[in-house]
Formats: sequence, C-alpha cells, structure tokens
Amino acid sequence: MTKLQFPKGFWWGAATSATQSEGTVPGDGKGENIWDYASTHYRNRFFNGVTTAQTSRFYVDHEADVERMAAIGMNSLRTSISWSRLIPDASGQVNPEAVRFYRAVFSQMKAAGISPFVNLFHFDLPMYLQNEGGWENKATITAYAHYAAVCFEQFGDLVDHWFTFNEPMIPAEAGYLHDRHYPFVVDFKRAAQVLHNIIVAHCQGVAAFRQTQLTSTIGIIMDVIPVYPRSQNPADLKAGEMADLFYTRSLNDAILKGRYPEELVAVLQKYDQMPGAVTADELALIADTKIDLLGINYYRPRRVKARESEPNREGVFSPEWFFDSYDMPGRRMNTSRGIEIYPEALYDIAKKLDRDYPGVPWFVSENGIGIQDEEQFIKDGMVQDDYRIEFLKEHLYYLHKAIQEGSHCLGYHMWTFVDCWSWMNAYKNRYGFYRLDLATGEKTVKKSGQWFKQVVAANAIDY
Ligand code: BGP
Repeated sequence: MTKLQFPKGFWWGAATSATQSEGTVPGDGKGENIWDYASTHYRNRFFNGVTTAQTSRFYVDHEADVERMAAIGMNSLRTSISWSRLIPDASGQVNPEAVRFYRAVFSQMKAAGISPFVNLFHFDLPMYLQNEGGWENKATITAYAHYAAVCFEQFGDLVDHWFTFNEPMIPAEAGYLHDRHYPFVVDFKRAAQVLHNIIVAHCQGVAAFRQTQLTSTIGIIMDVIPVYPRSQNPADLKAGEMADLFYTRSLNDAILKGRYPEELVAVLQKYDQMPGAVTADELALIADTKIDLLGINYYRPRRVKARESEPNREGVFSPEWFFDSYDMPGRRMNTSRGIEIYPEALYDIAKKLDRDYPGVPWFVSENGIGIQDEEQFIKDGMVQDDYRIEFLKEHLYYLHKAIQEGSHCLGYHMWTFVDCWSWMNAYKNRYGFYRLDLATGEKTVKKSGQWFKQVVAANAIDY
C-alpha cells in the first residue's frame, strides 16, 4: 500500500443543495419552487411519493449539522441558497428570515473552519417565475441578476467561493427534452432556448459579481459525462463526437471559450432547431465572460456507438438521432442507480480540461455513490459502507495521478454530507457520510465518514 499525498491546502468536503437538504418550516416566509410544486402535484413521479417537505432538515438542524461536518474533518462544504426562500415573490423583496438563516449558517461554518462554497442556482426555480415561462422567458434572466446581486450584498463577507449554477444543462435537458424535471416539456428547440438563457444568466451573475469589491471567486459547476465510443471505427468515433458536441461542448465551449461550437450551430441550422431568441449583445457577453474557478461533477461515463437504425425523423429532434448508447460487455455497474462505475474517467476528464480549456483552476465538486436499501449494511449501529470507501479511493487514485502530472485541481467534494432528498428519486439512493433515519430524523456517521476524517487529517489516501 502506498500513501498518495494531495497538494497542501487541498479542499476536502462535500456538496449538497438547498432544496435537497433544508426542508420548509411554516411561517419562515419561503416561497414555492418548482420542486415543492412538482413533488406535491406529480407525487407519483417521486420515489415513494416523498416531497421536498421531508428533507434532512438542515433548516432547523444546521448548528448540529455544522458540528457533524467538523467531526469528520470537512474543511469545506458547497450548498446553495434557495432563491424562493430569499426572494419569495415577484415583488423582488428580500425575506429577512432567509437572510438571518444563511448568515447564521455561513458564520457557523467559518467559525468551525469549514469554508462556505455557495451556489446560486441548483435546479430550484421559484414558481412565480416558472408560471411566467421560466427559463424560456428573458425576464427570468433579469430576475436572476437581481437575485445574484442580493446574495453578493447580503452574504459576500462570509462566502469564499461563489458559483452561478449547478449543472446548467440539466434544467434544459431534463425539464425540456427528456421529461424528467418539471415542466416536463419535450421539445428540443425550447430546450436549446432554455440552455442559452441560462448561459446568459450565468454571464449576468458573473457581471454582477465583478461590480462588487469582493475578493472571493466566482465560477460554475458543470456535470461532465465523458464520452467513450465503442471502437475507433469512423462511424463510432463520429457518434462519440456528436454526443460530446450536444451534451458537453454546447455548454463548456460557451462558458470556457466564450462561443458555441460552429459544428453545433451548423447542425441546428440544418435541422431548423436554432433557438429563436439569441441576440448579438448576448453573444458578446458570453464571449467576454471569464470565470475564476470551475467545479466538475462526475458520476459516470457515456458509452456510445454508431446508430444501427435510422431515427424516427417524424418525432421530436434529439441528440440521440446521431448516436446510440452502448452497453459495453463487462462494465461495472452501480445497479441501484443503473449507471456505470468508471473511476479512470476522472483522469481523462483532467487531461481533457488541460487540453481543451487550459489554465482554469478546478475541483471535483460532486462525486459519490448512491445505494438503495443501505440499511441492510448496518452493523453495530453503523452503516458499514466499505463499497463507498472503495469507490472514493479508486476515484481519488485517478485524480491524484492527474494532479501529479500537473492538473490544476484544488479539491474534492463528495456527494453528499448527510443522505438527502433527490430529484425524482427522493430517498431511494443514499449517498451520505451520515445516514439519515427518515422516520426519526436521527443522523449517524457511516464508516466512510470516519474514513474520510483520516484522509483529511493525513491529506492523503492509502492505496
Ligand atoms: C447531481 C446533482 C445533485 C444530486 C446528484 C445525485 O447531478 O447535482 O443534486 O442529486 O446528482 O443524483 P441523484 O440524486 O439523481 O441520484
């Protein structure tokens, strides 16, 4: 076994989000967001019908939770601000209860030596904006810029790293193409408009930050699903290029290079799928916007092959017209979530970032493993999650390798700190360093939490 040492000052922590952890308390002034609405009005789409009301109760438990973070050695945590808690209605007025809550949380974290990484938008659009067209409506961009400015003003003195969005592709893809998130629309052109508007909102968020005197950093969190074609045959390689173009470069090039890929524009024009509302001013803003820090969420690879049959061209246009997914024989699966486990990808991601987008400091902002029925692994009152420890070790091994070769990676955040509610899956898959007992609300550290504490203390893993 060797000790793999990480760079001095490495960020060790975990990530969560407001909607997934806070819960609501009557009278706290929080407004409704699309998840509060969808999980109550479309309950059967959520595992066991569990709604956003039943979370890990960070809103009321935050003091003890910050102590729990410190107890496993975390030196940083990313969470998000709930937009509909801070600005509950269309008037734009700020909810003083929300200011009090977030200031208390970030102050406690700082006092405990846990650096607050704060994200502005984690999928949770306020309903008053969704009802007016949501991210399809340019007015949402203006509302977002106002919200971002309020956050910088109210919490800027307490936050070390800001992020404009978590996984900006998801509201577009899951909400407007793949029928997974509210408003459950299936229309590529509308999805493309949503993605473009979110990118413009990101730029306006960065611009609002640059107008402050804050010395913290601003960035964005992207999910990266690295593409692996079945073979080196030209048709498979082309399939891989198209998957990467639609699901990664469409966003990453815009954010990190300041422009949409020409190949993407060409294919959208060919199939008459260009979003209608894209202005020259917006494109100039995208070109001018620079971030300080990039977060990368990594869970799984995307294996693809050339299509074996023609797509149904009468149906809705889709990136899947250009590739098929490939179930590689022998691949390792996390059967609870139905996704492949492929730790090597973290090395590949680092290399690709260095090659395609050099110079941007980054960190792993989410990585982890969700397991169903985890209570079966409880022994002596503790979840014996050796599978999680192995999963984390393997991923950290490949991350370490990339860092040794010069990749500018500053930290690693596990998803997540305490088992939390999840989009659609509610509490099906458990991800935390702490177990949440849904019935009693009790939180108990898992074996992985104890292991993590040693990792942070040593700033190293044994591998
Ligand atoms: C990421 C999201 C998180 C979290 C995680 C786990 O994409 O940013 O919010 O939910 O995935 O996925 P899931 O909860 O669907 O299993």
